[in-house]
Amino acid sequence: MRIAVGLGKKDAEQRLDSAGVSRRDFMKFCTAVAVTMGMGPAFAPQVAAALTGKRPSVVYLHFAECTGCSEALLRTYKPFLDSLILDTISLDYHETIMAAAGEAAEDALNKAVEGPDGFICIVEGAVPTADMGKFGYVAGHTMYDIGKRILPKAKAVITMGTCAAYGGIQAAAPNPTQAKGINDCYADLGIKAINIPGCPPNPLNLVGAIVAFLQGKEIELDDKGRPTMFFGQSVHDQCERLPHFEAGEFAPSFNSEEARKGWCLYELGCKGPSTFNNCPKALFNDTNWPVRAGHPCIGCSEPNFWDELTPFYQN
Ligand code: FSX
Ligand code: SF4
Ligand code: F3S
Repeated sequence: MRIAVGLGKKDAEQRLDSAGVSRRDFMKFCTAVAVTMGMGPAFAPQVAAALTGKRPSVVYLHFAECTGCSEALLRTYKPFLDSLILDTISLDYHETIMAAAGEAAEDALNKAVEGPDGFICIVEGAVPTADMGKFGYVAGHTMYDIGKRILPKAKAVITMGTCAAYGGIQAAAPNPTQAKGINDCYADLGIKAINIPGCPPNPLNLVGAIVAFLQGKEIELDDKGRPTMFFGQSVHDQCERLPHFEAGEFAPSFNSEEARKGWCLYELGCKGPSTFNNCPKALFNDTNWPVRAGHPCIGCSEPNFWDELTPFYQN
């Protein structure tokens, strides 16, 4: 998987080409990232430049979660976002997909962490903190200790998913493992992660954050640690059903003609008005998003949505 860093632009294109990604597909992806970043399609060449420059070493840690965030990243549509991502970053450690196991995996982690050019750490999952962290171990170390050792050394920490950002489902009441999100868990170490929440999050938001970091841009965050370029507007304000909300046209059931016609799902439980995310604009897999598909927003990018935004459905 690892290819030497510091390749030129041409080499990067060849590398993508050998992974089955044409220049056209690559530019289409860069345009999607640019638009998601709120910069417009004209910014695509700068996204491409950031992604084909020196590849950042990335360490991807898994704590307590369902691995849906990695699935969202890896099981994507043509032109295979996974190839694009895996060929534009140097993913040196990822427990789910790396071939190495046991001591070889541990060595890969240590090598990446001690590398001369530093690394970006992406974290998926919450940290169980009860009873000295004994509810979560990887390779004989508690998740808590792994984070404590690795995160302070990273050039940037990015949480991928609501679990790493705020605790997620395992932090739902009564939270028996005292699971916490990264910023909450490691506040005493001064860790300030960029949060990319969502259960799962949209991979475009992760790549957009990496691009902004590589470009040395200041990333404006909201009071929940989320980049405002992705999470600055409510789902509701961007929703295509909004005109029906404003006209007082609410679908009476999921299986109604009104729901199919695009009427608002608010009375069926939609939490779009109190949820901040770009799903209606960014779409998942370039295809769709929950509310367009007829499912109410459950507020999956908000802290404590499992406790505070339930019941998810009303009818
Ligand atoms: Fe959490 Fe990601 Fe939801 Fe799952 O791991 S944000 S439970 S989609 O996979 O962390
Ligand atoms: Fe808002 Fe949800 Fe209605 Fe869309 S479906 S307009 S997000 S309440
Ligand atoms: Fe999550 Fe709501 Fe988007 S449930 S995926 S924030 S539409």
